[in-house]
Amino acid sequence: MMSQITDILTPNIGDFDAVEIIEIAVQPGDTVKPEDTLLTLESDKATMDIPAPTAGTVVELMVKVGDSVSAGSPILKLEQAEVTAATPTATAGADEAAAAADAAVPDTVTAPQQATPDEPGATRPESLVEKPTAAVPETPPASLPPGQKPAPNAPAGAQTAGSSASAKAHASPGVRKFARELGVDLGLVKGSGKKGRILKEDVTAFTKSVMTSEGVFDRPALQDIPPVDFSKFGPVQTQPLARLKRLGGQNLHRNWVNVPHVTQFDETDITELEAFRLSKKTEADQRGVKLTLLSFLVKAVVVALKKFPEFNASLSPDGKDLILKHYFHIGVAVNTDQGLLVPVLQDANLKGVFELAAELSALAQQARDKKLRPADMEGGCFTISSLGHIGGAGFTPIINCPEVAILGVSRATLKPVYQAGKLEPRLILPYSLSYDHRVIDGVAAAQFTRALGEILTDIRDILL
Ligand code: CAO
Repeated sequence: MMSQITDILTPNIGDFDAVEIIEIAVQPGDTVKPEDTLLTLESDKATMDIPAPTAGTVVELMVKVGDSVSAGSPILKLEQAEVTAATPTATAGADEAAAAADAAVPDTVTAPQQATPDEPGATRPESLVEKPTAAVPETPPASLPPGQKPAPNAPAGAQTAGSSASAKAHASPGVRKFARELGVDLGLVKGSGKKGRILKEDVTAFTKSVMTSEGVFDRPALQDIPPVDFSKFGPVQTQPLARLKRLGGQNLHRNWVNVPHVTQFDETDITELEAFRLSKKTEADQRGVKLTLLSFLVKAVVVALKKFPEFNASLSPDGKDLILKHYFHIGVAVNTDQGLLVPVLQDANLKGVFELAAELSALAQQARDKKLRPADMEGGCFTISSLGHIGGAGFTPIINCPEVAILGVSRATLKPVYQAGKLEPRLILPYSLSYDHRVIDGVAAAQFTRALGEILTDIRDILL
């Protein structure tokens, strides 16, 4: 038996003329067995697979997706041992027909002869059964709604409805059409029919498993904000954002979108703390240190973090574990004319308030002079953002991921507080805690802010 290169022609496809090729299952170099699907045609009434008439190697494609073919049109060149006819498979428009065909009719009918005009006397089996099909979308739909991603356990390519694995899959045209409508790649579906043939139920089961898999709906679609031509409404000027602001903005946006934020507001009496701070100011000045409330806040936060270890933690990237940290590096947001920077006070638990105040002033100055090194901003466990020197009653800071909580500090003001039967002027500090609700429950957040308030009210707790 000698091999020869033969043109494989479009077989008899019933009354149809100029039928569109919607899928090509093979490419040059592919070896095919008899009955392997070469390509799929689709008319306005039916879809039909054109199977390989015999085994061989595809040498050259003579058509492409979108071309139209009629009976006798060349499809491809096949290097083969025997020359036989390509025969279209039974077409099933209705799914039931496809399932029935699955049980009763072989997927492809081997054509004994008449694929090439040079074999006179060959007979052509009348194997094409036309059944009406529902209208088929012109382009295969995406497998998942916009913005959704396939389940993590779905193989790569699960969103593609027309891969070559799909085209090679053993399925009737009706099942292929059904899969196309759902955007299912048949190459990923395990067939439960005879000889692994894919049935409609297999496509349904596959779709169900993907859609119910963990991760499919974990991200809603994020729509762009529609652009507005402001100049239509009045004079405008465009000014580029500082680079730091642009990059910082991307991080803030990422953190805001990725983390379910909740903010707990609280306030506490810091009258005694402020008196203590003022009593230490002369000593601080002598040491050349600016002793502000912030250094005390850092110390108080460390005490609270020790009491509530899940606040000094990060989620593992897969979200399954909590990584508890046994060190206490506290970030402090510093405003600069270029944007926000967050230098980190390393090992704040091991440092005194004077030392922290000195380090904080130095880091804030370096931030404003653009002299911070990347290492100065690494390793933070928890961030404090203080707007207390400016004012405001409260704000919702954005978590500095992968940390799980951030403290926002507003301006302390004197307020009348009812104490021991009379109104007393007390210095009240408002503050807020934004936390990652995947890690921290509301009760824990309220307990944390309360504990922090108590520490600040009675600073002696820092010693304990
Ligand atoms: N209530 C009342 N007064 C406060 C206060 C508070 N919560 N916090 C600070 N103050 C006072 C200080 O005690 C100081 O008073 P004196 O001069 O009388 O001692 C004054 O306000 C100025 O403080 P400061 O700003 O020099 O020092 P600080 O330690 O409080 O803050 C720093 C340092 C670098 C954190 C701050 O200057 C800064 O940049 N904050 C910006 C933070 C920010 O932008 N956060 C982002 C918010 S969300 O985008």
